[in-house]
Amino acid sequence: MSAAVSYRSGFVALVGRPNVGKSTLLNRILGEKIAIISDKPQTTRTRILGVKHLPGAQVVFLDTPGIHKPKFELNKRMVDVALHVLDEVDLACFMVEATEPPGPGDRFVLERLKERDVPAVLVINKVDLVKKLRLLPLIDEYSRMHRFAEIVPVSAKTGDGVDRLLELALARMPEGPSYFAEDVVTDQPMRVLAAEIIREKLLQKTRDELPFAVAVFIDSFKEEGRMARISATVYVEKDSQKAIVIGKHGEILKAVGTHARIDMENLFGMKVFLELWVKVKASWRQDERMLVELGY
Ligand SMILES: Nc1nc2c(ncn2[C@@H]2O[C@H](COP(=O)(O)OP(=O)(O)OP(=O)(O)O)[C@@H](O)[C@H]2O)c(=O)[nH]1
Ligand SMILES: [Mg+2]
Repeated sequence: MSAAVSYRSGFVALVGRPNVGKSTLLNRILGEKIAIISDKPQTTRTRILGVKHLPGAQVVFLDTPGIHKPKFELNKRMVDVALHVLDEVDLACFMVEATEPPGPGDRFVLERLKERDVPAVLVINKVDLVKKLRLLPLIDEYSRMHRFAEIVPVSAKTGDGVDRLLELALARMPEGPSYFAEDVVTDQPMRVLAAEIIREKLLQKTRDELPFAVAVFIDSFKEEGRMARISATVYVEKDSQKAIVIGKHGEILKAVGTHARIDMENLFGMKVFLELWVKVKASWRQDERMLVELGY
């Protein structure tokens, strides 16, 4: 006779206003880069699933777009995705920054959490940027705003506190099945990962309104043995933006292509040939059909 061994599994949401470090934390927890990161807000546009495999357990993290006041159909969808994720998790990690007191954006997210009765851990990120002493008043202020299950200061950048967060999350996972096979880290297909890598490089090399106006579509992705031939189109909304993305003598687009290719080769473990095109599609952020096509 063998005793039943219980397996734990569950879903954890990473939510917060834009730019607090949700995607950086996801990558840190997984030890793998599956979510793109930038210093601009509204980087993440979809739900990004990441599976943390542990002995006798599986914690499925759902990284979400930063919650903000939506001005375009794209942004409305992004916020809807984040709020919907809150309805399907066992635990929510409400992420804020240690560098600032709670602002209207943080309060707005917290209100959405309060409307649901999902247990929430307050994750105070970017502690590498502040003195320890500055955390105490912050913890005090946040604990008066909500009855958090736990409060965990972390640095997604250095990894400080991340193991403790993972332990706390694991302790709150119910008994459940193994949802994903041992070797699965994310449910994003390779073409989605490829498009996201290209978008990350575009965000890194451009600024102002451009990051918000950029979308990437993979026109073709052909695997030939240990090699992939990828052709992608970068969509922008205006001719002036197209000129910025291409750059003088095409140097911006060339750099984007080179950096994206290197990241893809590392992630996919194969040689990559990447071809990039730029097209203007006015108001794609408001175009329902385009949004669906782009996977938003
Ligand atoms: N110093 C410091 N910077 C961090 C830390 N975590 C994230 N960052 C930086 O904060 C910025 C935003 O990080 P992201 O992970 O893209 O933030 P996000 O919350 O996913 O943002 P959205 O997807 O736009 O909602 C990037 O420049 C990161 O490098 C941290 O612990 N310390
Ligand atoms: Mg993000």
